[in-house]
Amino acid sequence: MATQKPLTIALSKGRILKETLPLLEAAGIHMLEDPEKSRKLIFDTNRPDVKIIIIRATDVPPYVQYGAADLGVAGKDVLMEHGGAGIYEPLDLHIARCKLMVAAPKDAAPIHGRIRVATKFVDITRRYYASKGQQADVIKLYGAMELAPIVGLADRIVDVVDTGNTLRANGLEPTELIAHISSRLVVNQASMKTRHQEIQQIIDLLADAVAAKVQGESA
Ligand code: PRT
Ligand code: MG
Repeated sequence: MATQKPLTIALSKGRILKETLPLLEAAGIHMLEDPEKSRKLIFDTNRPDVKIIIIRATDVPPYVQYGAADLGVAGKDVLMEHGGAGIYEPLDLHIARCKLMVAAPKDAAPIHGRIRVATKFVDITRRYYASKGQQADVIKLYGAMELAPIVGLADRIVDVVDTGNTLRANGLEPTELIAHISSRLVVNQASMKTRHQEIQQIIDLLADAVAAKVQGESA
């Protein structure tokens, strides 16, 4: 049999990496060096048949969709915005939990007519306001959304919220919940067929690790 190329798992630095590594460890996959301390983008693991690539969180869905990575971990927010084409989402990892919310300046009056909303989640935001039947002009930003209402760029923002401290520090408050968010294991749909056994084994081991962790947290 021809030697297959290694299975590639796409992760992103920061909270996803930090919370995914212990789950991978429990599944028997260890990184050989600390990616937070390296400029490399491709990393070996203890398993010669498994490599890990480190990319931007929003780049995980396209890498997995087009098969450049067989597996990946991405926030549900990022997956909702991507749309999910070419991707299976077999497992909720219950990590990097937060909420996708609309936020407004504290004590702002409700807006009934056309509203201006700044966000990096343009598609989610368009769909959300369309579902409410409210006209919205959606302005795409790449960061520091909280600034937009302060300087008059937008009436509202849509962003992920954890503690809410960032909103509060900028005179904003969350007003509407769009979705509860956690990170998901994602799999390229073609890989899931062609390398089913290898991938299913990793999914099963991760599912056990997640179940053990969730049980530990609720105990
Ligand atoms: O940072 P970068 O631009 O590279 O990409 P990213 O922001 O998409 O990546 P990262 O690592 O920051 O987030 C990855 C995923 O973690 C997101 O897609 C979410 O699914 C999830 N997650 C969980 C969060 C948070 N919690 C969170 N709090 N992502 C971002 N935040 C932000 C929040 O918007 C605020 O600006 O962190 C800041 C602190 O939040 P508060 O509410 O605790 O103040
Ligand atoms: Mg970030």
